[in-house]
Amino acid sequence: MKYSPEEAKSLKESYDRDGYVALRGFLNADELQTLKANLQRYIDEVAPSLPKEDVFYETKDDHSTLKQLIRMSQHDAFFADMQNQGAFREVAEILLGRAVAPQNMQFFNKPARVGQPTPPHQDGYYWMITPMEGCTMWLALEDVDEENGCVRYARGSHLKGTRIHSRTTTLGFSQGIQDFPTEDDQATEAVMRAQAGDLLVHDAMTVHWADGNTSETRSRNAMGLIYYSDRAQTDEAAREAYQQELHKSLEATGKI
Ligand SMILES: O=C(O)CCC(=O)C(=O)O
Repeated sequence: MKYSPEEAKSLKESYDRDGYVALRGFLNADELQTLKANLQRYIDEVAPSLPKEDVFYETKDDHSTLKQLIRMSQHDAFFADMQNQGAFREVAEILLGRAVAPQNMQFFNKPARVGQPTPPHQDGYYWMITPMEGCTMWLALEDVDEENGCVRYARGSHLKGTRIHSRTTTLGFSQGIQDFPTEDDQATEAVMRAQAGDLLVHDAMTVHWADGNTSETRSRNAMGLIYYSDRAQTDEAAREAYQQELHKSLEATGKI
């Protein structure tokens, strides 16, 4: 176990209060190196044969603008083990306070200059689960700050209900909060600069967003891991209908 009972208690208290927590130095240099080597292997050997819904580019057909890899733990044993066993799962169990069901694992890049902003959203709005019990982990694979598009949270927003979302034109983040930013969003904004190996975790209802990458040379590589509680049930019919409609619209607008 990575965390003592006292550490676990304090992490959960802070997560429940703020709607997020930052675990600095969660991966050491060796662990990060192994992860990056497997990511490169996945990009070179696995990604080329994936369905187009699971690999997004900022500019379609320009593979230097890789933006997002989706459902990685479903496609590869290394990433399945990373999500299903060990320290990431332990943290999810601590923060959700019960057994968990691992879900999607993603790679997020914002390529230099062209990396687009992430619209403000609540992950739970996309998930269609009851009860709304889940968390998202965001692992920095390199240093991330305001210039290359760090994540931002509205502190305490997980306790303020579901916001109204509407369709965005952003590939990979199809829904965004309509009335953002309110005065409250601005007053509670937390700018989450991160160093390689830091892990951020947020609640299903926490409002979050990120700027685009304005740097000329720096990428912004990160991984996302989603866990639901073991009792959360997905409305499969609603989710399937939404996915189909989204797929059609991404094809129609030439994005995938
Ligand atoms: O990487 C980003 O910009 C945003 C990630 C995100 O929104 C998420 O993991 O839910």
